[in-house]
Amino acid sequence: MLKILKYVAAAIAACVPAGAAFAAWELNMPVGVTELSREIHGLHMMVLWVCVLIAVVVFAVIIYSIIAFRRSKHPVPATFDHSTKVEVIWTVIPIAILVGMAIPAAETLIKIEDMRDSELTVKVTGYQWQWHYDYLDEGVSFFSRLDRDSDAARQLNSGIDPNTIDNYLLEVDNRFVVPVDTKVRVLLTSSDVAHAWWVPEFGMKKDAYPGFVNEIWFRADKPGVYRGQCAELCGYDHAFMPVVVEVKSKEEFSAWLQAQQANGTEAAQVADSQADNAAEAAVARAE
Ligand SMILES: [Cu+2]
Repeated sequence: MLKILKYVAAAIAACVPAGAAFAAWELNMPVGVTELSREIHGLHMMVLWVCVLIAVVVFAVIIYSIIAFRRSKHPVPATFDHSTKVEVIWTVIPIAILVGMAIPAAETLIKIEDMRDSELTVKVTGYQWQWHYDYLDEGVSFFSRLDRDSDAARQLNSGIDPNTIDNYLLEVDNRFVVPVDTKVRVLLTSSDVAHAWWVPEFGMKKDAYPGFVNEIWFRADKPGVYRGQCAELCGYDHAFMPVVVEVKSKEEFSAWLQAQQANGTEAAQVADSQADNAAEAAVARAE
């Protein structure tokens, strides 16, 4: 027995990579940067621990039964075959567990569907293979597609090492820019086939269908750049239509928006770096 344990311990030790490599990969879903993503993560962890607890209890009973009622100790098996009391217990406990998990889950689901009091509405349309962002009340719209460097490197026999490209396949030419601490309502649709708009750090993913409008919302509480992807197989370039959301401070966002509006739709198509520079210049002027 001790020998087996030693082998198991050695096998586990062999599977655990060195510290740095281990820190680099993440097994769990991200906590995210929105109130919804944190709630979803909390539910996920709560359910996980409930499952762990159930597994521990069930396996403990099984292992105890195997050891305590083995044939050498109990050569003559018991003959009972029914217990109403046990039947009631093992029906009521799982129901209580399910209801206990369903109540907070339903609360979060209702919040996810609550589009009231949104402060910014953006229509997002999926195309084969890019996204179109339309700020409905601000008159700003632009296409967002895989950045040129990634696109060049991904071509067959391009001779470009993808490792030399920053955020390979996860960068776009025009980022979806939103203000921090603002309830952003996203209307999702498609112009051709089914796509899905997904940003893991927002805990949000929803399908974009032609002829339908789906809704999601998020309120990011930390400025930064958050990356996602199309999550619905939409054709041969499905892997090449990333989502990049840039959360800016409210001042930076309105400067960015003004620059976009001043330059018109045409200019909205320019590279994000240019838009950034314009926004920074506007902020500098304002100060
Ligand atoms: Cu797609």
